[in-house]
Amino acid sequence: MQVGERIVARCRELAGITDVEGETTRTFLSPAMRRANDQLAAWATEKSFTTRYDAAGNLHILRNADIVTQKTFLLASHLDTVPNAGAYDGPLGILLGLALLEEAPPLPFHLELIAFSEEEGVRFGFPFIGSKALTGELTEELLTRTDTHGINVREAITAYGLNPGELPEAILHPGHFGYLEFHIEQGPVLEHEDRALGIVTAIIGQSRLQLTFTGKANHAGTTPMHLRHDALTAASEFVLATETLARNTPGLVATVGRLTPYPGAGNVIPGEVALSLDVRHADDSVRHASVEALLATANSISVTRRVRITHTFKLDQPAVPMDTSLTGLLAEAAAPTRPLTLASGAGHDAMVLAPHLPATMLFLRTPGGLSHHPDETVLPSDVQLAFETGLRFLERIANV
Ligand code: HGY
Ligand code: MN
Ligand code: MN
Repeated sequence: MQVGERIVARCRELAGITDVEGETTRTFLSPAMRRANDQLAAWATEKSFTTRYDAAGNLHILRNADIVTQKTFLLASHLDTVPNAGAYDGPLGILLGLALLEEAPPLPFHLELIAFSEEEGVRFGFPFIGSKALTGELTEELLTRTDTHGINVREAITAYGLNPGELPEAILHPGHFGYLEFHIEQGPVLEHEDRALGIVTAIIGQSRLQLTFTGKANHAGTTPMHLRHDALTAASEFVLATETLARNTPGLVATVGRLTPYPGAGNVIPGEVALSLDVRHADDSVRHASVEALLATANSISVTRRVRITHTFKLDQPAVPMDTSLTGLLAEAAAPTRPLTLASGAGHDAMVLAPHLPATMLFLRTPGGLSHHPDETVLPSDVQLAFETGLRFLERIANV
């Protein structure tokens, strides 16, 4: 079996470790995350690599250098998933990294593989808990954010059996000198250009907000249309206005992924609607202006429809360029595969690490451009090409 095929088989094995029977769902510090980490640690221990958890629940797998040194190169991606996910968004990067730990020749630096405990932002509404622990950006404000059960991040860490007081020990150390993340493209570009691999130049910025529309619940049968304060029709006008703005702004994508009407009975006019807003663009000024324009639209809808609209910012993640010299080495290593160069529309842990140490990403083709979906897939031959590119990349770094 080629390494690429073994990696795909392991991704599929991890996909079967889930919090929800019949689909792949793993969220921050859940029981399935513990079982998935245990499986990763078992594979690592087979090769006598050392494993440890940090206080944010990230699993660290270490392969030592063949000399005495502090220098450590990071390979990482996330182990958590969106609900009803595919098998490759996150785990593919981890298992490609594990294959490099297993197969790379002796190197003059340590290889540290990290399975991040949280990247998608599903449980607490904001992403990157795992990688923010490495950069010291898990602020008190973030640690007190609560999930739908009223449990905050700090309590979740304690409940999992970890000590939030040890979070400062999770921060990167001076020996960490570079970061590579393998990831599926999650879009149609590489497939459309018939390329197996992509060299990522930058990761576009993203804003995530929650908006709450508050009208007045009332009887669906006795309340005339002109006397209503319907929160759902107001929210629906906002959703379509969001789509219109994004369609008319080059390079902008905007999504309302979650919309929850309350009380949610068929014979009650919805009194309240909570919805999520995800806005992304390569240029932060365009993204910020678009968010402001949408909040102004919400304001005018609140007047015309006589509902109150409030909003909370959940994330303002600037666009981040990848490190040019490290990306140049990656492009050289990938050259035999004729890679495409592109920006990433999806957010990744690499964007959290990039301001703190040289970071780069290698994308793999996503057949059908489908992701955040159970039919997400990869070609084992592309995974093999990515693995071989990783070996050439590490060799180049060793000879810098
Ligand atoms: O939502 C994203 O951009 C990524 O898949 N976490
Ligand atoms: Mn991902
Ligand atoms: Mn994702």
